[in-house]
Amino acid sequence: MDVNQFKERYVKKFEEMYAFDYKEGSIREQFLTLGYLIKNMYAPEWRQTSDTYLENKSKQVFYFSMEFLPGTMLKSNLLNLGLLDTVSDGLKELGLNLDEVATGEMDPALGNGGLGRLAACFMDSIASNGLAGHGNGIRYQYGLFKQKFIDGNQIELPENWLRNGNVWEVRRENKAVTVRFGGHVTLDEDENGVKRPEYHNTMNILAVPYDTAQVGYDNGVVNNLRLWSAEIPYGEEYLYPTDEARDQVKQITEYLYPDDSNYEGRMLRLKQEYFFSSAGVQSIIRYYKKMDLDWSFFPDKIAMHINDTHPTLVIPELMRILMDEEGLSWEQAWEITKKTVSYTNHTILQEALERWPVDMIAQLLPRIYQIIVEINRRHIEKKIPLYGEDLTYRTAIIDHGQIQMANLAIIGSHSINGVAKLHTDILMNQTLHDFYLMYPNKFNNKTNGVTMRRWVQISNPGLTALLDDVIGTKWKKAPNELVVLKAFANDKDVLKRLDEVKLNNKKKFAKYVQEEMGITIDPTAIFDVQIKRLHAYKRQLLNVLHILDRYSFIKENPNTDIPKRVFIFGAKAAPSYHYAKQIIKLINEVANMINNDDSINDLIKVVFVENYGVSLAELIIPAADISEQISLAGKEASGTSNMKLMANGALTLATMDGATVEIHDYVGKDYIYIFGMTNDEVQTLNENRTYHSRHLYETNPRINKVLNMLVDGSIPNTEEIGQDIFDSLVKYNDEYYLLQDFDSYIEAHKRADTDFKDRMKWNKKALMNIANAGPFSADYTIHRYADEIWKMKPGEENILL
Ligand code: 26Y
Repeated sequence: MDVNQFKERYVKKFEEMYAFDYKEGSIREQFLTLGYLIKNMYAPEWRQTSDTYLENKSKQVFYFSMEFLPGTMLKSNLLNLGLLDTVSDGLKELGLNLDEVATGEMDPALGNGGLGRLAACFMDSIASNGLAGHGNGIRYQYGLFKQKFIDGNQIELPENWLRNGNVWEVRRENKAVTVRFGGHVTLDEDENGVKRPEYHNTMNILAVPYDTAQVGYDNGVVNNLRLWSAEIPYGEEYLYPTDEARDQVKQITEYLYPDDSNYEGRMLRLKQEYFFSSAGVQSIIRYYKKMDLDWSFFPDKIAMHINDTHPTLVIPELMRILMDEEGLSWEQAWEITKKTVSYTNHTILQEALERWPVDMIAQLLPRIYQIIVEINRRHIEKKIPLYGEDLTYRTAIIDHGQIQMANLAIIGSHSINGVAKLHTDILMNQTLHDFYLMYPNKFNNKTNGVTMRRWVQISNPGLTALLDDVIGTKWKKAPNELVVLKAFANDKDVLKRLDEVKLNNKKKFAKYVQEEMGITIDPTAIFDVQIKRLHAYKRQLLNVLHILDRYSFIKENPNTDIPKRVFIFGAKAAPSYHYAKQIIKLINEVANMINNDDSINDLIKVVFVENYGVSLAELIIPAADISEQISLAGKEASGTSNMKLMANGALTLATMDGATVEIHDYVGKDYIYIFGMTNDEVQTLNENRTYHSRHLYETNPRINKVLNMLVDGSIPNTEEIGQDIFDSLVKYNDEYYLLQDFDSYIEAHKRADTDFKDRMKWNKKALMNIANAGPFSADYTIHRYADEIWKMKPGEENILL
């Protein structure tokens, strides 16, 4: 399609849809026109892809995830279809602007953070690698809350992302399935004497799929993201006569749970987990039957991957269907299930490991409960002779009246992986050591990755153009080709152009900050970025302590020649996570104080953007100079903003945690600022019990001064929270060792200040980061999942172009 053809089709489409002149259309109408037009364009390939998979009986992977954070899809679809320039040029000739039209799209916030965004990067890489793989999740009517700051406090508002409809989805009513809850189950003998479960008084929910195309990059593959919505079954409306009764159904897919810290609304969350797990498995089984193969081939044709334990009920659900509905024996069903399912762990934090009370599962899912009990019984029976009672009971699925979902996920699958080397090591040697002794071959590492299409090509067109010009375009299909850039590490011209690209991105962000927040920031300052969920272990507070330290230093030394800094934060706190919300308030008050202090010559500004999400990340990341990855070593499973920031030429200032360890190993110590304790040092300190934060407070003058600022009225409007935060650091012994790492953190920042003053030195470091970002492409991560876990090849036969 050339520019003229596009223009013609666009105008025609607009007029068909709205029956007036396109020039009079609103942004939203222009966006919808373009969206529908693009959907029409890939529709044939979407259908053809699924026909090909069926014809070839290709092995397919289904990625089960409670969260998907895809971001807006207009530009990514255009990029992957190879139409970005054509459409951009065509719109221009029509007097429109692609960037403006793109603002007509809502950003679906169907996830909390890293885990949901990872799922979205994976969908893009699966399709782009020409692999047959699909997502399976929930079509939440409301996404993650919209964050507002009122008087510096986080306020949560509903995120009604579907208000104006969703161009990309297709409702597939004919693919709906029924999911049963509650009631009770009896095991009755059929005419052959085989026990068959009979369900009584269940609540039946219709699961209706909404499909969204996942367009591969320049390869003609279009996979599917299937999100399920709960509805009252047709003809059963009479069973739900009251609003309350109808609400019970609607509620199931109404809200994404924003809370990864508290235990509220648990029943509903459990319903959600079973709802999309069951619906997904049912639709896969229905598909498998179309292939007309023996059940024993099931694991050769289907892989089911569970993104953390949230979809673990896939395991007993697959058992249930294979036995109860398809008549397989326990042994047959169990072999198939284990070979089909694989599991990724995303956390070692005890409080984040899912456990469900036995009563809850027994009541909500009586048949599933029976199956879990039997899996557990057989596990114990089989393993005691091999591993003894102690170890075996420590791996039990049911313990203290609770169902341990991670244990079920490990026992019922053939693979468990962590998301970075360090994280996987900790799983094997500590958190899940008992399981590692039992199943050493199930454990493997798959370091996370990010899609360079969204995080470089779409969000940083300036850098993309520079790369294309300097090293050619191979990196777009083979990100490791970015290493070629190293040859230009001392090329003044390239470094200067890199500097210009960064400056332009910073100007663009500065404009946003000016317009949306009324804060003026200098684009030549160091943009120092920390963007991630607000959690104590991620230590945003350590960042604040540095800001306060720097602020008081400047107040005392107003003529210092350190470079200007803009500290940029983006973070949502779980609504019930009190401490995290106090930190948000603190950052906002510190920002107010500093941004309005004329005496510091603008040497510091603090910008805390509201409602951080994928779209804001696309604006902030290309503008970043410093990437803050400062979690306490051993706590951050991987992190993924570290990879996105690196690929955009930000220098990492970090502890040796998560995938940042691997970033350090690739880029080399001269191009990264490492500080703080290592994981081993943290372990030792934990074991010795010799840490006394109060001692540091009393003996380290710098720490003393900064902490006093929290309680002596230095920071306006922080009377209540200042004391609580102070207490967490001094009275309650600083659980995440901020004070222990404080000095080395400050030192690391000083090194960055010095380096930044030498522009060419800095630009060279930025270049080296970009050049070493290739290995963190999700394309490679997915390649390894496919090869080692899913046993799939990027089938030539699947690639249509
Ligand atoms: C149990 C439930 C409330 C829950 C919901 C969401 C628990 C956890 C989560 C989300 C976890 C998450 O996002 N984890 C992050 O996963 C990323 C992708 O692997 C990692 O990079 C990151 O370190 C990890 O914190």
